[in-house]
Amino acid sequence: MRPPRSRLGRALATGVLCAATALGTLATGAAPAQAADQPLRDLADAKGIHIGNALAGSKLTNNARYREIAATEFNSVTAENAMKWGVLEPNRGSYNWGEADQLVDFAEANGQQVRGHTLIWHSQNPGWLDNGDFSAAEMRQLMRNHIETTVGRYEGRIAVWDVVNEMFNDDGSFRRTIWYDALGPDYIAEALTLAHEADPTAKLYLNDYSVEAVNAKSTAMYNLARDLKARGVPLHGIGLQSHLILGQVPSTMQANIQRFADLGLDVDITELDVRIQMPASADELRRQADDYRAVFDACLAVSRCQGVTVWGVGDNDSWVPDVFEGYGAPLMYDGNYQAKPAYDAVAEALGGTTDPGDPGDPGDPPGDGCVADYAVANEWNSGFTGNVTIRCTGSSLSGWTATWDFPAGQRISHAWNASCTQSGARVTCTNVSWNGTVPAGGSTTFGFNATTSGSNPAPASITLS
Ligand code: G2I
Repeated sequence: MRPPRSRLGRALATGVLCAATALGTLATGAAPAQAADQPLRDLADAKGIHIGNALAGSKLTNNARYREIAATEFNSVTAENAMKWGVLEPNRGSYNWGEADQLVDFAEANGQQVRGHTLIWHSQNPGWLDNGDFSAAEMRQLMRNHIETTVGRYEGRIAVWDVVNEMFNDDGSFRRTIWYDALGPDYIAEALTLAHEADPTAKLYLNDYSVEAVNAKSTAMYNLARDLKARGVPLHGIGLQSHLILGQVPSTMQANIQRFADLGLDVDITELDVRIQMPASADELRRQADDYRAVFDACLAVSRCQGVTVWGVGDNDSWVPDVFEGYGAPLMYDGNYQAKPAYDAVAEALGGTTDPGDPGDPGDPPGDGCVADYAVANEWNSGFTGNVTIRCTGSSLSGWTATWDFPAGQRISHAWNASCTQSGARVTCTNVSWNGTVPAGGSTTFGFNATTSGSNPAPASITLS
């Protein structure tokens, strides 16, 4: 059974909760069932599309909240890393199926489809493969063994495979990889053919990034797909990874999906995230929600678009901060696994509704309700001064608590204009006697000094209650 989300849960989740809303919700108890309280997977089922997530086995094992979200909100699972060659066969001939099996078992236990990711790629290969200096004949044999073994193991259980990943450069030329260098561009057709032999029921995809818009790279993908189809090579779909930047959902995304559909191919949005320069303000989180909505709308507008997979559960699970310095907060849940405005936008795009009055709902005017903005005022070797400003527009606050998690071991040593405690990463600050009331149109600021150990990334979000 998937329990419906409570109304209060979503209100808190926006991170910008008005006192009036919270009290009203607490006073009325459980909200009457309505579309907004349906999990995303039920809304997606009703629309006939998949909503997926990229999962890590260790987090499913160790984090109950992660596991709950993964099971209840999504009807499709992708292995974020577990099915990559370097994980599966770190030493030649010795396979490591533990995490891949765990994810397939989890998906089956929860009635979810599995997207297999990924068979042939230039990255995350084992060292013995990358550095083996194999002949073309040996590479062909290695490819055959790997695809037969991996696709064969999960025959009938993995519905979709990303057979070849990231085969193009941004200008549309083929990426030079160990496969391209050994076998030429036809390695792609060979891999698809082998995968089809290993599981004739699996849908076979080519997957890449920066192919969301109509551009040189997606046109190269289009031409390749058209040629493969014309040759009768078993290709069923195209994956648009969609690692996007705030405000940059391509205007041609729907047209691009449509042109692949017109070739007789399915399309999936396979790795969606929308990164924001940190710290993310409440307004940026609202604009991020608009971006999520636009991507789902583009998919829903084309009947051959099979669904959307988001690349990670909570913001702290994302690959983004490790690779794009200064960027983060790219997912639908924050670092505390509270749903963000993007979650509500996706629910709405899938035909759900959101409770009117939740500040931060998509469609709300900027500044509706109360928001908390975080700023570093001053920084030195081992510490910094931070300020948090609470601003209210549509309604007032009467007694407030601001809560956040420091992501990198920062510790508050002293606070003013608020009473702050810290337990582990979690900081909780409440008003002092004279600044508990923030009227509509008013604001209040409190400050603190904190120590750092190395870096000083901003918290992903602040929850205000
Ligand atoms: O890079 C983002 C994605 C682009 N498209 C293909 C995807 O497969 C790719 O996913 C990312 C994972 O999200 C990361 O988690 O692929 C990265 C590797 O290229 C993954 O990062 C790796 C780290 O580089 C390793 O240091 C780490 O041991 O994840 C490994 C497992 O946590």
